[in-house]
Amino acid sequence: MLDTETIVRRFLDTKLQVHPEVVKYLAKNGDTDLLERVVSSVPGDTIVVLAQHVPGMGLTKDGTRFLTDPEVEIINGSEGSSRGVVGVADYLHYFRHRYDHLGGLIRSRCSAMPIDALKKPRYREEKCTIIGLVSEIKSTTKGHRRVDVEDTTGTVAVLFNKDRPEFADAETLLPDEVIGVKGSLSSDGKLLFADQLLRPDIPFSHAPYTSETPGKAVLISDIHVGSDTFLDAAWDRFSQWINGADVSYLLCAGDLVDGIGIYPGQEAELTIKNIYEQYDFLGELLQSLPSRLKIILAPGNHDVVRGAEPQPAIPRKFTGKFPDNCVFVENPALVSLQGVRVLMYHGRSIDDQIGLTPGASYENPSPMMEWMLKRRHLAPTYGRKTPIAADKQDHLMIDPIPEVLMTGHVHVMGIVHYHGTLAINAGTWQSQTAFQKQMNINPTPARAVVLNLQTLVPTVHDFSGEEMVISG
Ligand code: D5M
Ligand code: FE
Ligand code: ZN
Repeated sequence: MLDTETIVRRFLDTKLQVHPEVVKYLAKNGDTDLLERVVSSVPGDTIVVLAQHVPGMGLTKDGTRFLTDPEVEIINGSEGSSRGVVGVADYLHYFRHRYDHLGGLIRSRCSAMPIDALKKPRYREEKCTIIGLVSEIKSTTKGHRRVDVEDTTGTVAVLFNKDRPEFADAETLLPDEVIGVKGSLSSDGKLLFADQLLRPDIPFSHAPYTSETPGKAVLISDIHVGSDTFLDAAWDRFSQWINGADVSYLLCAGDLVDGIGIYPGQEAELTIKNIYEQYDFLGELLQSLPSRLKIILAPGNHDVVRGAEPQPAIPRKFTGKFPDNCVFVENPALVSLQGVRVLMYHGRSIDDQIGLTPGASYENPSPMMEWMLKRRHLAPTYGRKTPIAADKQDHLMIDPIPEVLMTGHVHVMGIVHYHGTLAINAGTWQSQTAFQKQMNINPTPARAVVLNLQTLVPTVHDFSGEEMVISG
């Protein structure tokens, strides 16, 4: 425990004023550790230390956690909130919104100059910092990376030297992500030799919210109802288990059904060949789960809605057979469960990340989720495998920082912690398809991840065998 005098003096020692509520909070809930963490993590230009600088404080007052419903609140991505793509895409506004917002997160940690200013002779061979969107990535003949970075004033070529430690980071760069670069300008002013790569990232001081009351959520993904590889026996075991389990929420991150016409020759692999009947069958499966469960369902690339992200929620004409305890959300969607915010994203951009990053593979989705969090973006790259609906606003940025990032799509389970945020890919309920065999993708099917909302500890329940297996 701390007394108020100690707290105030500690801040004054570091020339910081402190809001009385912060003093009260630290005196009541804090220890020296927390005090020191706050002191060391407030941004350099802070005058008064406020609730927002204290991990875990002000959690019901920041607007996103002020619950209208005591249990579930769809913060972003509720049914009907995404605009249709009408006419031409709005690239200009779209990338401008991304640059302003994510660039702003980096700007708070460094002082960057407009790229256009690098032309001035006085900056030659000087240290410079810039912030911009990655527009092109090339390997040089010597194996270094040459990256064009663009802001609203101009473009500059940045060189990441393969013999320097930040090269590993540079290898994960994706087109259209927002980065900052600290480096030295060449003698002709045309090339920036990178010393440091900055990403929007999650601050070290980030402390996730935990529910004050008990509650458990089950996270699953990629059910693929209608496919001949849908694991119905494993699903039945899951269904029986959940009927006796103390869980309140069930979340599925897309590919609810296998769909029709998704890939050439799919027809031959379908047991239900009509899209309405696929959803009806899923509706019936969900009817036999407890009605007290709140079920939150997002679409994926196999679902009936448009593929461009954000994807709209499953339309009502397909959901007639679903029980009333189902909520249909968009992809992505930010959902609050007792104040614990889960960002649901199907995960199609993982295909792009794997295709564009040396050494990345389908064996483990965890690094990809970690990179999404560092970039504060779910799908930065425009115009590859992930279709993106360029709107006036970028709905694929990660803000606010969720307690949990939940993905699917790759059909391989993965769990990773990154700066206080928990990232979970729950896998699938479909066994290996012919296509995946060809691609050498080895799924980990029939897993459900149980998330304790009070502790944020995940537990994996594996229904792939006759006996359920639980692991930490
Ligand atoms: O995706 C199931 C798996 O197949 C997942 O690991 C991604 C992979 N996949 C799907 N489509 C492609 C393409 N076009 N290229 C490479 N890998 C792919 P699902 O969405 O369930 O079909
Ligand atoms: Fe899938
Ligand atoms: Zn998918």
